Amino acid sequence: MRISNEVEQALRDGTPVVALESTIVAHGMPRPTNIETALSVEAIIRGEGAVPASVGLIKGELVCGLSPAELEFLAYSDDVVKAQERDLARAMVAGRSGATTVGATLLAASRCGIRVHVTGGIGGVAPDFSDTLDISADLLAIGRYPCITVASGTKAFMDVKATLEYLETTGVPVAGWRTNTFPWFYSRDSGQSVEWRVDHPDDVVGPFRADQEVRGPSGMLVGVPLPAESALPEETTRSAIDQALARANREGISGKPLTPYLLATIFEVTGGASLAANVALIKNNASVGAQIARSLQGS
Ligand code: PSU
Ligand code: MN
Repeated sequence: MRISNEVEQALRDGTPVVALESTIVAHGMPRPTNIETALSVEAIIRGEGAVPASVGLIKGELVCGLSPAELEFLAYSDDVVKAQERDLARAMVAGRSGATTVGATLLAASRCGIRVHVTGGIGGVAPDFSDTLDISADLLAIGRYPCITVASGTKAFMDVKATLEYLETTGVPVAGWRTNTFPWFYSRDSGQSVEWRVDHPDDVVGPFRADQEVRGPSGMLVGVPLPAESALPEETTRSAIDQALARANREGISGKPLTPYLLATIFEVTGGASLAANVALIKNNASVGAQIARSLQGS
């Protein structure tokens, strides 16, 4: 693994560091919004007094602290694998370039000693999980690695209730950032309540530190609703998801191409509002994540 000079220096000096996943850049957003968003997210983190550490695979090397040129490469190359934890070693041996999922990013971040990770949405439990057993590897990784993940919920078309149940079963604490309900990605409220509300970065950091003592290395999830001015009404989110799922079903799309297909369909039926919401939420999460990272460093 290669740690950039800037990230290494920050970790040595006790400067707050925030890890960022790269699947959203390579596979989650259209060009050029993907690279523009990635660079503004890094700028927001710097503006909050923290150092961004984007994670990805460059020609077989796992990098913590991608340069702008490397981010741009992942944003524009057509030969970028989506690497979850189980894919990392194989992709490294084969000298591949790849974007890291939430799970793979948490692995890299925690190996470097980074304790905060920001993304848009995590993977979740799929609506047809009882037939398919489609449960994202992200959920186990969030609990396993000693890192706080900040996200606006799961990908919108996941089953939020089942995802929260799974996080409970696997022992992952879930906080609502200034809310009593879990966010629904494009909309602020999924209708599912969370037991633990946090209103200040210190409200997250105290229990996170204590958990490292009580249970040993373990993570947690902070659900941050997107800013109200960018949120889609809940009916719009519901109807966009239903239309996208029905169309995918009619066209027999499943497996890896399903997520890009659903995102493109939701973009189309919301007239682009879903992408604007996605950009707004990740920028807001970057700011919240940097504040939590600062609180962890006592600054
Ligand atoms: N949420 C999005 N877009 C994405 C992802 C999540 O809105 O691109 C990515 C994240 O990197 C997450 C991954 O870790 O999808 C989860 O993939 P899967 O559902 O295959 O586990
Ligand atoms: Mn899956």
